[in-house]
Amino acid sequence: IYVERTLAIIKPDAMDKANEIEDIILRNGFTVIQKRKVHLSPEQASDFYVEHYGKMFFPSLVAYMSSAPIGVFVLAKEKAIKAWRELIGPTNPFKARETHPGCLRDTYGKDQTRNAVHGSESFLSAEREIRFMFHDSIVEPIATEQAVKIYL
Ligand code: YYY
Ligand code: MG
Repeated sequence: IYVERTLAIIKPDAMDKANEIEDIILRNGFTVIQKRKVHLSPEQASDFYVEHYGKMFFPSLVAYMSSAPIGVFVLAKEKAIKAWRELIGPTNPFKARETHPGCLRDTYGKDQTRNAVHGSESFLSAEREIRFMFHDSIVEPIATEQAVKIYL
């Protein structure tokens, strides 16, 4: 079958639960294609979240995401982007608790900024984020949407 890939991040506040979260990832049928632990500089965190530049929460988001190491994963599964977003739940853990009990942000999130995990929102953002985090490794160059689908 054809599968997509997506970028998942375990954020600083959830790194003490990284093993537990990785188990949940595997139990939900994702394949871990690549993983690494990185400590982003503030500049790198700003670049990663450039779409949010200028928003009220941007400075605190950048400070937080560069405050300590994060775990970065390329996950593969059929419809991985949507499946991972569903597993992590809404951005705000307090909302997640009400509308998506049991999602990762319900279980591990602490507040709107320290919400435990990241997931790419679209095909284009997934490809951009994978390239951003794994530019120096074996991720294949991307020509077309078809070309990046992984044939298992
Ligand atoms: O994609 P997702 O992570 O669910 O939310 P975004 O709206 O893309 O925001 C990215 C990131 O910014 C979010 O995970 C936490 C932080 N943030 C915040 O600190 N305060 C907000 N009001 C909204 C988002
Ligand atoms: Mg987002």
